Amino acid sequence: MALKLYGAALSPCTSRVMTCLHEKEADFELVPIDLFAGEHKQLPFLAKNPFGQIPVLEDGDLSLFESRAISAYVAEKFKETGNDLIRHQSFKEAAEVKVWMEVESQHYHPAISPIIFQFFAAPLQGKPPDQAIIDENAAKLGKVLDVYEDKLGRTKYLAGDFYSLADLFHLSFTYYFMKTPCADLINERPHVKAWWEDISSRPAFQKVASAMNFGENGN
Ligand code: GS8
Repeated sequence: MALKLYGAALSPCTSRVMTCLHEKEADFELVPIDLFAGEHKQLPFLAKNPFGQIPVLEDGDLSLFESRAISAYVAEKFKETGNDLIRHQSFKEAAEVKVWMEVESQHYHPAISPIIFQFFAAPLQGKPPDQAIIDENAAKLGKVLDVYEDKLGRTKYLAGDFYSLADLFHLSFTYYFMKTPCADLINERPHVKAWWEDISSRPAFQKVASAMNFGENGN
C-alpha cells in the first residue's frame, strides 16, 4: 500500500518530505490539505496532528507528524533503496548526519524561517514585510552561514563528503529564501553557493521545486 502524505505542494515542510520520498524512489500519494480553507485546524485533520500543521504521513496504521521525523522514518524504512541519506553502515558518519540535522533545526531554521514568513506569509495576511525582523534574522543567518562556509570549505556536504538528510533538510526553505532580496547571504559565500547549486539541482528536489509557487513577490 502506498504511503499517504497529507499536505500541500507549496508548503516547505511538505516539500521536505516529498524530496526525501523521491530520493528513496518511494511510492506515495499526496492528499491535499487546503490551508487557505483552514482544513488543518478542523477534525478530522486534528486527529492526525493535534498541533494542526501539515505534513502528516500515514503508513498503514502508523501516523506521523513533524517533517524532519517523517523524513528520518522514510530514510530508515527505505535505507536499502535510492540514495543512502542516513549513512546506516557507519555509525560515525550517521552521528555526523545527526549533528548537522540538529544544526539545521536549532540554528539555520530559526533564522531563515522568520525571513521567509515576512516575504511570503505576511503579505497573505495583508501586512507588508517587517524590515526590522528581516534585518535581525539576516544578521543571525549570516553568522550561521559563516560556520557553513568554513565547514563546506573542508567537506563537500555538511556531514562529510556525502549527500545526506542534513543537506536535504535545508532545501525547501532555502529555495524560497533564494527568491528574496536576502539571497546574497548565500551567493556571496562561495562554498555555500556551490553547495546550494549542487543540492538544489538534484532531480528529487527539482520534482518538488516546480510546484513550489507562492509567486515571485511572495504574494
Ligand atoms: C512545522 C510544520 C509547519 O509549520 C514540521 O512539520 O516540520 N515543525 C513542523 N507547517 C506549516 C506549513 S509550512 O510547511 C503549517 O501547517 N502551517 C499552518 C499553521 O501553523 O497554522
